[in-house]
Amino acid sequence: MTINNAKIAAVFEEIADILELQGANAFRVRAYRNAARVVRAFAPDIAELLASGQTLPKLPGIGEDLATKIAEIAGTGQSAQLQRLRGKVPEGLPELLTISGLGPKRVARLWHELGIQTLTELRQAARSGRIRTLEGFGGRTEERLLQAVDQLLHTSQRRPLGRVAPVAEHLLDLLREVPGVLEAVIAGSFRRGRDTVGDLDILVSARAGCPAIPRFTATPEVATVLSAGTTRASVLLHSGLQVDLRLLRPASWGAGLVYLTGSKAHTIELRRMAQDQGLKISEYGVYRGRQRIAGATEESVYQTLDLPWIPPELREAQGEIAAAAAGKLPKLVELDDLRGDLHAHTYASDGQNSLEEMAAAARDAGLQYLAITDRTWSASVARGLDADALARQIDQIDALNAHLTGITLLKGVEVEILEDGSLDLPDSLLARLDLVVGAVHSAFALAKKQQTQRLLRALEHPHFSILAHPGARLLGERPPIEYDFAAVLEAARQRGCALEVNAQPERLDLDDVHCRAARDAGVAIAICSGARSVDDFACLRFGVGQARRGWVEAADVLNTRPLAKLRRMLKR
Ligand code: DGT
Ligand code: CA
Ligand code: CA
Repeated sequence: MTINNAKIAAVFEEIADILELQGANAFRVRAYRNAARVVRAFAPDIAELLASGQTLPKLPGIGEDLATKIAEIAGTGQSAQLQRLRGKVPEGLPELLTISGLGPKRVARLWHELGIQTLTELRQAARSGRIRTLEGFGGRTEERLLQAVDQLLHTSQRRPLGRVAPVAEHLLDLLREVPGVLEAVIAGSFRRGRDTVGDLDILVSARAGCPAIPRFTATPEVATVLSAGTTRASVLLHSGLQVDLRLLRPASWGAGLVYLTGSKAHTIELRRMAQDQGLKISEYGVYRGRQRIAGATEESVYQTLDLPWIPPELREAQGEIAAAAAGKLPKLVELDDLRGDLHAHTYASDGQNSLEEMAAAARDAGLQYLAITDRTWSASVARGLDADALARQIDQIDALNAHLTGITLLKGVEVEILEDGSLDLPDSLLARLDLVVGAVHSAFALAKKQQTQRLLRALEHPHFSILAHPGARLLGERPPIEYDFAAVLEAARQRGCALEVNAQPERLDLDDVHCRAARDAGVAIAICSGARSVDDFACLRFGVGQARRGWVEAADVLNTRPLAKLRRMLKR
């Protein structure tokens, strides 16, 4: 059982909350809040201390009664008192306390006077104007509550990583400006590069007295402060995105980063390893008995377990710890390894820029080659290319390449894979291209068998090079199509075709799991922007992130090859 001091403190906080909701004596409530604070600030792990037969030292404001309760929670993970108290208030009520401006007294009144027990009931009451009828609440308060509840209920939604990255990085920049802030990093699923994030977890290493929390909660991006204390705060941004902020001392920075980067499954595995070696890992450090032996850097934490540092993208308890222990971690692909991009659009179809503009932007992004792959006219694209227009574009690209410097354009197309698996351009034209990217943009609901046949037939086409966004999913909008991935993988391997990781924030398709399968099968992966404008090359990093989560190395990626090598591979 792992009962750390933070968990013991959380039990006391909850007891205090419920007592206050019940209208208990203020002195009693304060005693529990104080106990929570003292326990949280106490450095040695209490459960471990007691388990080893030592006694709890005298702590400020903790009498015999509270000490007994601490021992109970540390020993059993439970509190009989809390169980009893929970039975006395409606289950959803404590959640109302997470709304700023709603303390226990007000929540108790909403409950007793309007019968409100849950967030949805609070929303209902606010919408129908019943809150303002309570003395001391008023119309402005009602409006503010409604907004806060709407945002809170909205936060259960996961958002594409690439959509939250700009605001996340802006918040980091703000925090780095605050005096006393030594480092600021976004941990959690964001740092692990998951395709979507539930919330943001920002970690700040700061000197004592650093005003990071008040500065953070006062930034204009923040709509609602859910909670704010001396070492942590939770807010909702105007978009409804929740951001949790944690302040750490430099000595705990690495341990906190490991803990809050997660994944939970990864850190639980680490903790188990530590236990086997007689060590204890917490978010504050690695301890042997009461002595802290590591924690200032992530490397130091892993090193106590004889492990090398593990890249965050791998921390999903998918074999990375065993690989690290065996010295067999992959050398993951990096953004800088990409020498080109093999999927981009111009205003000849659904893009917003010209050939020249796209070429210049790709060169500015550090790329040496860019494949122009406009969409074809039979797609649901207003200005798609027909055979004549593509023939003209081929000539344009040849002419342009003659005087472009620092970048080479490749001639391509993003051809439709029709419902029967045929492509919507004549072979004679496809033969003139450097590469053919094919994709599904229609008939998403085909039965699995038919969908698989469709993709297999497309891959058999003699000129087919890259299957773009194979799952055709759009995050938050459309689930992936159903198809037999293993069969498609095998066909791609036999035909020498590549599978794309499309880096658009809503796509990230192939996803991480499929990337790993492709890598294991020896099928080349193309990490592409699918750019529709000059700004879109910036999203390549998210595609690289998915590939890294799939254990992909530079050698597994088609567009890490120099141009001459790439051309040979495309010829096959
Ligand atoms: P998300 O926000 O749903 O996209 O996913 P995460 O991984 O960011 O999860 P979140 O925000 O709930 O927590 C951030 C990190 O904190 C998580 O990756 C690991 C750590 N963490 C949170 N709760 C626990 C816990 O109960 N046990 C352990 N070992 N770690 C936890
Ligand atoms: Ca998170
Ligand atoms: Ca969080």
